[in-house]
Amino acid sequence: AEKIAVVPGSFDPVTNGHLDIINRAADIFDIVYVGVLNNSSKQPLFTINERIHLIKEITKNRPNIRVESSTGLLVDYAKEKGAQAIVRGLRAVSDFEYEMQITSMNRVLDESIETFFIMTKNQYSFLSSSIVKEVAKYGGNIGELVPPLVEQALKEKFNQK
Ligand code: COD
Repeated sequence: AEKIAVVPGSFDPVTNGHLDIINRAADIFDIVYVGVLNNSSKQPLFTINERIHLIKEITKNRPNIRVESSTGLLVDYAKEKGAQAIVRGLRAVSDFEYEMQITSMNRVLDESIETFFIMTKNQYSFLSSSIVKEVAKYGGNIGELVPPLVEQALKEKFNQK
């Protein structure tokens, strides 16, 4: 049977760190659904449709990566997709507590779905959507941190040329 994974996140916007995790998941699993979901503790800069569009464009040459959104619970979305796995990225120790909490909660909600973690590449260990937005807002160079399309989208958001 096909091995299916969901890579969930806010992706506001997608960074090279996210893309590294998505691509490595797509090397292992037959189908990867990138789930653009709501994190109720975050105030987004990009709409769901803008975030989906960016990820779709950037991953369009990998046919086993599919990009969608869902408004409900992650475990319900994973079940709907027939996924056996949720894949998350891990950066520093500071990610661990949060990841541990959501993994445990997701297991309470549905114990049949396994969560896998992929360690960030060293060069992305400091990288987050928040830090990219912060630097972009003040006109700093983010060319190494996000694809050109995302860099452009951030410039447009912040009314830079
Ligand atoms: N290197 C490697 N991995 C990275 C990097 C990097 N530089 N940056 C981010 N990542 C990883 C993150 O660790 C995460 O695994 C993934 O990429 C996405 O990151 P974010 O920050 O875009 O996404 P989050 O953490 O905001 O996503 C949270 C969810 C939206 C998945 C969560 O809120 C959720 O499941 N919402 C749906 C409702 C639900 O089910 N809630 C209950 C969960 S208990």
